[in-house]
Amino acid sequence: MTGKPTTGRFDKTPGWLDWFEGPAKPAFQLPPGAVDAHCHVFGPGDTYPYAPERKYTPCDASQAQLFALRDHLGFSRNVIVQATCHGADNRAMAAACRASGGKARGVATVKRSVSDAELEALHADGVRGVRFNFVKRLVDFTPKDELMEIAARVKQLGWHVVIYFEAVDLPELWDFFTALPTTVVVDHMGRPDVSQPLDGPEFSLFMRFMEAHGNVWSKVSCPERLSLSGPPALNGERHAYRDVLPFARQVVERFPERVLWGTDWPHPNLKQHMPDDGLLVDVIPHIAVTPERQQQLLVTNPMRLYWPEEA
Ligand code: 0GY
Repeated sequence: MTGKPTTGRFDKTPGWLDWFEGPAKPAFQLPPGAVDAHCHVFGPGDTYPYAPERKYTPCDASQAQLFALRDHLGFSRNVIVQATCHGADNRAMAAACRASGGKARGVATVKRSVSDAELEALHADGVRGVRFNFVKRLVDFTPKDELMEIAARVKQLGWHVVIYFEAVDLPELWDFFTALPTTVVVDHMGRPDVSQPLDGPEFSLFMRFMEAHGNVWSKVSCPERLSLSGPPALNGERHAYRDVLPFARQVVERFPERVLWGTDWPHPNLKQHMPDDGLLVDVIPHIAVTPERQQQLLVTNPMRLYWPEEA
């Protein structure tokens, strides 16, 4: 239903898993106005070439394919997050935001050299945040003073900062994160090691991070990326990713006004299995267990952050 994954003139990273064709219709009915608050577009590489400094080459995943998935799953809107394979060239993401007719907002990656006019053009396209990536397999190091300077500039536009890091790096990054002057959105709960206890030191630190800093939000996304127990087919359930659920449920319960959810389509860098996005949606009622929490997670919170003029 979303079309066949394709590649243009770029050769995919060996072993690259293409996104899932023909996802199921979710059994869980999304509330009206639901936002998929973390997804990407890749290329197409022939139109929007992948960045020379990239650490992987994906298969193409176009704006049309993303919008078809949105409609199939029952989402109303997308937040399209700049992926590292496009570096600081935001053209594919920005074009998708423009093409969405107001149904997509974006999160960009920029360098210190970005001009005010470029930031304003991105704002007009629908961008409302910048992403700082600290996952070492994905990016080269950027000096923190450069990032802080960018954060101060985008604050003037009312944007926020999205941070992506591994849980083991939180202690070292704590002072930088807590000095950021904007709303700060953490990707995928800061990537906890879900083989550790929920109340163990690692995830407790993340909980303290959110508790002590009211400007910090978290995406409770990517069970398929964090899970060690694996996908639904293993135990015949539609949702599964059992080991991740308590972590996500706890974040939703403790911070219901500061959580977001996204598919992460087209799921870069998965090595073991590619999730069926329909079944991923069926995870939601296991982490946001009441209609009120589902409304906050999927509608109220993302609208407040990305479409405040309509919220
Ligand atoms: C994600 C996760 C990953 C990749 C990226 O920008 C990216 O390349 O975010 C990953 O490999 O964990 O959120 O898409």
